[in-house]
Amino acid sequence: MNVPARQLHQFRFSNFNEKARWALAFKGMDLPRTDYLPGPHGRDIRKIAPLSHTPILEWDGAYVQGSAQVIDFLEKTCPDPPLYPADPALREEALSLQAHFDENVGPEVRRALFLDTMGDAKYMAGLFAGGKPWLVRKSYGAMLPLVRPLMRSAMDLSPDKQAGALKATEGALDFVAEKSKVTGYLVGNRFSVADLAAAALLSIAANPDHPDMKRPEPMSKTTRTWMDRWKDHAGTAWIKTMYAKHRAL
Ligand SMILES: N[C@@H](CCC(=O)N[C@@H](CS)C(=O)NCC(=O)O)C(=O)O
Repeated sequence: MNVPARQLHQFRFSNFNEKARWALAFKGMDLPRTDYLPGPHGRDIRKIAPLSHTPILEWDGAYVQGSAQVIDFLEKTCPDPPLYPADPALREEALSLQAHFDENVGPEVRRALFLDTMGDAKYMAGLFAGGKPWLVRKSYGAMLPLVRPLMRSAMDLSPDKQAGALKATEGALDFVAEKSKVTGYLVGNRFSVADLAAAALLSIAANPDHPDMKRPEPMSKTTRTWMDRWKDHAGTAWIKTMYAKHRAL
């Protein structure tokens, strides 16, 4: 089998993976992707990287694990067009916003979503196993009750965390709406790693019109209800604008 020397190892419907996909697209790269299924992924991922999480960029024998690390690698390897602002103060601000979104926002919005929707095995199987053969989709759906405890512990999905996760999601949407008011962007007056991180990590609340993150229709009932919470928020409008203007491929 011909294995590509440059590719993205990923989960399909995932906000951290979306960060890496967006960075590659922004740099004009349409690399092949290998999809893993959340749950059974761990054993295979650990063959190529020290931890079990995705995304991982494979690049001529090197494996770069983590969305911020992938962006940093791309920024050094393919600096044009840049995602880091040239001005040092703006660059520091953009990188610290990315770190804030990675640590505090991405996991919370994901937790808020999955706590409400993880029970819909058929819809979940379609999201993650969408590109796989029918039989794999079917057996992944059947396997989901066994996978759920793994997902629960990987994402810290305890029901008492739901109120805090929803509050953090709303707070982050308020933040991007407010901070982008003057220039349209979070840092300075052009698109940077800060906008990419915020829009990608919050994309699961916005249902942007892009094949990588647009939800399959019809949505499950719990997913529809969850999405409706945010549909009129100025923050989700900003995310959709970022997708329309800066998420080309
Ligand atoms: N800080 C990491 C977080 C990545 C992450 O949480 N990835 C999730 C998918 S959204 C994952 O692969 N979880 C499975 C696992 O940790 O084994 C990054 O920025 O890439």
